[in-house]
Amino acid sequence: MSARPPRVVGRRGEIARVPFSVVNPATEQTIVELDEAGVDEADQAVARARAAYPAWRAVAPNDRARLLRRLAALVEEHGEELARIESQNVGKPIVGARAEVGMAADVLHFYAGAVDKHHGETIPVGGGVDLTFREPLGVVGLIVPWNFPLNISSWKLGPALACGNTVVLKPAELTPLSALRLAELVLEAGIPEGVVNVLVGPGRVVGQRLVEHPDVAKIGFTGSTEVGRGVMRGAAGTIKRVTLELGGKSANVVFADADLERAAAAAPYAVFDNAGQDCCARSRILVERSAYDRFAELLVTATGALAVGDPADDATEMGPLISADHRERVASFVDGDVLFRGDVPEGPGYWYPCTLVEATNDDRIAREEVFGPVAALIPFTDEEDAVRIANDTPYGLSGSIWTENGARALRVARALESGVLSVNSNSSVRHSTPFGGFKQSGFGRELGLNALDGYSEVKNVFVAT
Ligand code: TXE
Repeated sequence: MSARPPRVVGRRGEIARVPFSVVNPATEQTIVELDEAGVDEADQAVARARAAYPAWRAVAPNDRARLLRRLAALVEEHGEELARIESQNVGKPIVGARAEVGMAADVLHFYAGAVDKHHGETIPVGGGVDLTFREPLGVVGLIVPWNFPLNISSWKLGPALACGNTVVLKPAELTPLSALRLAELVLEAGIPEGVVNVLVGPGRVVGQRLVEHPDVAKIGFTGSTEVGRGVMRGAAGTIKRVTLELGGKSANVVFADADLERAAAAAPYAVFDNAGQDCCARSRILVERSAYDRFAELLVTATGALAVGDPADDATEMGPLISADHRERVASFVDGDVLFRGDVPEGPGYWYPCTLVEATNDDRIAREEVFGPVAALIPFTDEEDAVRIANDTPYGLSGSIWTENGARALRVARALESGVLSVNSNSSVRHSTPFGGFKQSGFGRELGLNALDGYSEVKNVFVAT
């Protein structure tokens, strides 16, 4: 079946009358021009999702699972195409983009399989029978950032659809292309019209409208902590449910008893992956003082070996930043003791070099999310000091612990105020394991079976017998 046009709400909005360009950050060339949606279009998208809701929630679980499986299969089948779209629109290396598309397919397969495994229970009570049901919420608004557009869309779409909700998906203005293609595949999979609606427009206009709209039951948001605060405030008017996945300033804690070679070889990928535009970036590298000099030397060598260049090239490991404005913001963080600054390609593209800065945890570079290829190296004296520094941040999203001492690894993992940790690894996300933050990195969990709790409501029914 050929793809019908996506339900893109793209008619020119009242507020933004100028079509906007979607740009390739590696070339600064326009890929396509789109019209921005405004408040009216947001309302239309919500109305369509609302109209589609009764029929979608009534679809038998088997059939809903089958439709999600078909969508997952289509994402796999169109994997190379989606990876190229994502690579061009975000400027991310094609190899990484392929892996992200693979993960999006895994996520959709996982939630297809979860449709009939997330259910209520019977609770022993006197005088009758007590039952709980997992009910869908209704229309949910999914607001997605520009760093992992397709991946993060799938993390929200999978559980939302599996639970029987209909959705309005709002990609970031800079990176709407993979969501638009996904919307076509949704239809091709046989998921009915109106179940998934993609809304391309400015966050402060259409995103805000979704947040305040009385017919939207929940917002699943990933983005900056600052906008996340506004989402929480905006959602208060209608007591909307919110899941917030926000910024991070995660620590990569390297003890002197770690395999230093392995830790140093991995550390650049923990912070320069996706050009550092990753909420899980371990952008504070904490190193035990007795191993500091040796580790710094190894880290500089490993960072210098990163292949920075054309995202379309299979050998490339780091591409440009998302935009010129963002590059300016990233650059504003770098002063002080620069230990290493890499090279970038000449010519067009929003390039910024891999940068290592020696810092203290009080420096701005260690306090705020840079969201670029800039890491702060910070020494610590012992385990207690490491935990103190790692936790001395308003954020709490991810982090790594490098040590050959298993008991210490567990002790430190329990002590860190962070939602997602890895030991002797950079790994943060898997389709089957919970992902989300402590403190100002947000709340609610994505991925794994936990995400289903965020897209359903528990109903309790007592039947007197
Ligand atoms: O995020 P925004 P931006 C951090 C990172 C980055 C900074 C800015 O530090 O440098 O945020 O990035 C929509 N109501 N992260 O500007 O603005 C917006 O259209 C409703 C961390 O991209 O938070 C987009 O779809 N929605 C992060 C989404 O929110 C609104 C990922 C995110 O945009 C809105 C990205 C509003 N008033 C950036 N205003 C992570 N945790 O991975 C904007 N949006």
